[in-house]
Amino acid sequence: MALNWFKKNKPEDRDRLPKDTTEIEEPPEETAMQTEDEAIEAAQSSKAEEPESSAPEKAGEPPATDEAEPEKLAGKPGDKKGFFRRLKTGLSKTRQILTTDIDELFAGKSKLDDDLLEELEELLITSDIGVSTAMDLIETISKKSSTIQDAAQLKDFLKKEILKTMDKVPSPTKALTDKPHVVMVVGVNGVGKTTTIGKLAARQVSEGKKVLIAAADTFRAAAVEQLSIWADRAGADIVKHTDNADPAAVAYDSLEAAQARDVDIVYIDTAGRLHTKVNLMEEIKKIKRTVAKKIPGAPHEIILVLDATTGQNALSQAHLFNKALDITGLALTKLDGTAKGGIVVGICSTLNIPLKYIGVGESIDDLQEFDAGAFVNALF
Ligand SMILES: Nc1nc2c(ncn2[C@@H]2O[C@H](COP(=O)(O)OP(=O)(O)OP(=O)(O)O)[C@@H](O)[C@H]2O)c(=O)[nH]1
Ligand SMILES: [Mg+2]
Repeated sequence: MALNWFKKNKPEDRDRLPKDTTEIEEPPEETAMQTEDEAIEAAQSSKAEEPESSAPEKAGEPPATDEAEPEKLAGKPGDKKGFFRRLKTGLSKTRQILTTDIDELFAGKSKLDDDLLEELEELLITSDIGVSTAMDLIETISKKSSTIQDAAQLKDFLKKEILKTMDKVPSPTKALTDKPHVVMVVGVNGVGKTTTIGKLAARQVSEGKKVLIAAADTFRAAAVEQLSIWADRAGADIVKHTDNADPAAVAYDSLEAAQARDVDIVYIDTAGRLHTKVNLMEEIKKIKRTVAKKIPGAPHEIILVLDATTGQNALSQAHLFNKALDITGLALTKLDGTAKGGIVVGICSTLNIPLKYIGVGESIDDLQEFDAGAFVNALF
């Protein structure tokens, strides 16, 4: 397959989305892609590697990827109190912009004037709330300017308005009525897809669910190793093929295994791809079609993972992935340590896709369901 480009580039090279997409080397044009029927045939004939249950790593064989250091995996999924604390710490840079800087803006003033509003707009844009959302907020605030006399009142008002903007998004609840419930996880390179699957799988297993993970990122061996380590840690099964297999065939096989083993939830890990690369987007559409051929109605969810540190670029990723796949929910990772936490507000106010999960670190308990109220409280 012409996507050898991915294999030639070390995983660490692929770990980050270039701020400017022109920085990334063009993968060579792909040779003719198999159709989904050919992928299904490949899945049925190859059975290259029997789907296996998760077994502990063999002693003396340290994990090959740095993502899998044991201390990063420590913790217990679902610890909400600890998570709020980590969310607050993680958002400290964004909070500084929105709170300390607002205090400074108001110093020596007793009312909101145009200068102050202009500076406030700049602060909001710096935090990556997005230009149009910032402008809308400023317009609402300027209408109320006579009632706002100090920084505390301004922050209070801003907090309420931000919450209102975020509440427009439909509620993400989706009951797990189908068995297996199939979740595809997609996104650009290095945003945290594999890590997010590990965290989600661990949560579901801790709630008594039987989970299977499909290693449909077949571009590099390290991706499968990294996923196997997460599967072990989470207590989930994994289905993997040999290196370079057709990802659609892996997805197909994993569903077959899931049906045979009475699995509750299947997570399909996919290779990172730039939203602007037509051939790679076609490939992921094929995975979706193959899944639907095996289980009508599946995939029941398609989660797009976005990296908060990419700021506004996350919005264009969301638009293009949504156009190709009809995304059902978003997971926003790496909110820890970024000054661009305002992107959450931008995502909720401009995209019509529910933000389901947020990630604030690399360990297993660093993912929670998104709660707009808790988020705004952590922000102010
Ligand atoms: N700080 C922080 N790091 C994270 C978070 N989520 C993932 N990471 C780290 O981001 C890096 C990339 O994560 P992966 O899960 O490998 O990303 P991926 O999208 O699967 O990457 P590709 O498969 O190469 O496209 C790893 O070092 C993760 O530990 C998070 O919420 N916070
Ligand atoms: Mg991955």
